[in-house]
Amino acid sequence: MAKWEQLSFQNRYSPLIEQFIFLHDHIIAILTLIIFLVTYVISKFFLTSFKMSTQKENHELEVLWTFLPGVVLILIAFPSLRLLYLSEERSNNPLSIKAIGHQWYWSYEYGDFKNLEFDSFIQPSNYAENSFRLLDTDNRTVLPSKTPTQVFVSSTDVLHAWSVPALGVKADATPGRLNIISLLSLKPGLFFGQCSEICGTNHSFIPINLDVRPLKIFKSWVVNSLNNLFESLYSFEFLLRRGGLPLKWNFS
Ligand SMILES: [Cu+2]
Repeated sequence: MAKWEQLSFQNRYSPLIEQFIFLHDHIIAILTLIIFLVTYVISKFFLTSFKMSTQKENHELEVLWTFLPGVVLILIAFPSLRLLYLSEERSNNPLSIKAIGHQWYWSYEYGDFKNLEFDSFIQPSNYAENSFRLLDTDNRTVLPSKTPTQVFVSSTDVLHAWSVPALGVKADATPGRLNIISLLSLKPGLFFGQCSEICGTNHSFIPINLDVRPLKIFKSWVVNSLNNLFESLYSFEFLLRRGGLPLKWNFS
């Protein structure tokens, strides 16, 4: 998670974000070289009292300064394209969840476990002393660590964006469209993200909170949640949310 006055990236927890940061460092190294070279050439002009101003043409120099930027662009383009394809990797995802954006909360559906779905609202900052202000949610999205997970991202109203910077994932939530991303966390932990698309007045108040746990604990969480859900299946709030009684209870 981001810390106060942090200028650099968040700690990396997935192979993908490691690759993103490598690419960032690679590009920064090239940029630094270019800046130093250009500064050197400009200062050379000034220090040599513009002796070169009489120079009319130099074919070798022209070939060099056309060719060299091309090589630099190739050095950036290839790793960048490789990473683009890596981030779209879709194979071997044993688990899928659906993240749906609303004004203003996220709801999650675990399609692999029947009926496991919940809404995730921001936690009021005065609610608990140990909660993370403006980043914590009432229901955390629990996922297993070391398990590639496919996330289907969509929205019911306006454009939102589901992002978790520590894992290097971000996808637009567009009404009527499913965007797919793969995420993988190598370690258990709490990861925070925020909606990354200006979506309305409460845009800043729909955090994303991933609670990544070891597979065993994740399994017991699923079993517990399903049990709780079953107990509250026909509770009043549930019926209100579903818009009526189940068919067999409808006596009219
Ligand atoms: Cu949003």
